Amino acid sequence: MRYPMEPYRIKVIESIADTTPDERRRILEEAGFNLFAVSADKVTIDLLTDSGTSAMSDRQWAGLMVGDESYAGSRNYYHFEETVREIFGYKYVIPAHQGRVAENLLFSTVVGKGSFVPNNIHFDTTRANVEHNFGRAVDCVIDAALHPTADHPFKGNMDLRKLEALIRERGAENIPLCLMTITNNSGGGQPVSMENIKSTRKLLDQYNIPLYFDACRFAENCYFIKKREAGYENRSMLSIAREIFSYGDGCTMSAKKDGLVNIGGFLCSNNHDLATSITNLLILVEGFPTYGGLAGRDLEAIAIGLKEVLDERYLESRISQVRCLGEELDSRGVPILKPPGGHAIYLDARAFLPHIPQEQFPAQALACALYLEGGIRGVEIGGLMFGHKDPATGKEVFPELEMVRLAVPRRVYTSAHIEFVAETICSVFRDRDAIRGYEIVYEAPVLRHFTARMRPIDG
Ligand code: PM9
Repeated sequence: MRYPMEPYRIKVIESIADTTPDERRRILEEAGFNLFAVSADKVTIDLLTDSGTSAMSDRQWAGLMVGDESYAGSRNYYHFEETVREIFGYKYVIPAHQGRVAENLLFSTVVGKGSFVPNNIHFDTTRANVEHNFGRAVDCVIDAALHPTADHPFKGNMDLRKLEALIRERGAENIPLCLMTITNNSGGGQPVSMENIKSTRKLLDQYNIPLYFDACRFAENCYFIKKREAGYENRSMLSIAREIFSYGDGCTMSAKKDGLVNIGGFLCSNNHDLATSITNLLILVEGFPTYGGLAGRDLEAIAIGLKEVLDERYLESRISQVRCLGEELDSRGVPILKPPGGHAIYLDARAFLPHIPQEQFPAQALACALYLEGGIRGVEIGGLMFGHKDPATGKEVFPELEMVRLAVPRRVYTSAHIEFVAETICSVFRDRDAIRGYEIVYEAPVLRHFTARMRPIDG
């Protein structure tokens, strides 16, 4: 596996757990076969999420030391605001302590009973925040996104026919805004093309509906545009980012992804009245507008991270690392969602373990097998996370896809780590027939995957 070398070197290190297979079996049993309940100290390679898990640079750590913790008017806020304006180009910049708070502030202001919010695919927290405000979250992604092996350079694109059908059916007056998630996490970290962004904007203009971006992984999306879309080959990352955001009215952002920090987020808008209402709400629930639930030092780290993430050499090495893992697995017959996305590889558990019926949670069985084999922690995105009981029949309803997501933290793992991940997965793949399904012994009424306890069927 070869990919461009990392454009940085290591200055601080963190030890990795060394556990034996017997220890891992005991740990997993004690955790009720739920990887969320496993202590991070007992994980060898942690691919649970790329959110908040980035390694900060020496400049960001230095930035923490110049944190100005004044209640009002911290100098770090002004640096943060100036940087966000330079990249995103929006008038009003409202800090929040993470992405879902920005979502909550936005939707609790504009979404109500009878509202519909389209998106390519809503992330879980986005959908939950729309629904919490009694709106309906509607996914309008192109059909190719729903087929794990369909090859498409921009599998995160919005299907304009689906979007227009929704507007006509529900009425533009009931659609307070349209979202666009770049890259599209729930569809495999797949990018959206500039052409699609422009066309979406054009369509929305006909109906006077604002466009907001869920910008968590915007820099990764910019890189895909540069590599895959004609006319962008010679453009800088910053100019691509500025063009993307010029087609929108605002964005929500979890800086825990492409902000290269461990905590933080923000909301942007060009709408004065909306920004004023949200700022008033911010003061009630997060904090004063120049810190929004964050320390001054955190704002400084975000300001620096947002610039670093647009370094093309960094993006080249980051996206290539994920791609090489995917290509290596694919070349050895391991079924993955194609093409590899920007931040994660998704294993297709149904194809990996065809002998385990969906009622026995094949993706959870695969996630447990990866931990048992090599201490690798991924996350189940399948029947355990999205399955639910039909209120009418009491029967379990399962989602279309059964995946294990392996999200790669930014600037954290080396190629040797990624090779170890590939070898572990291939070794589990060779012995896949021995893997058994699971059953649930405890589940919470909502979001059961976080706290469920499971047991293997047949011991
Ligand atoms: N995404 C992820 O692992 C972290 C939370 S779930 C373990 O993928 C999008 C596209 C996201 C996202 C978080 C959020 C929420 C919004 N949109 O976690 O609240 O991928 O900062 O961001 C996670 P926060």
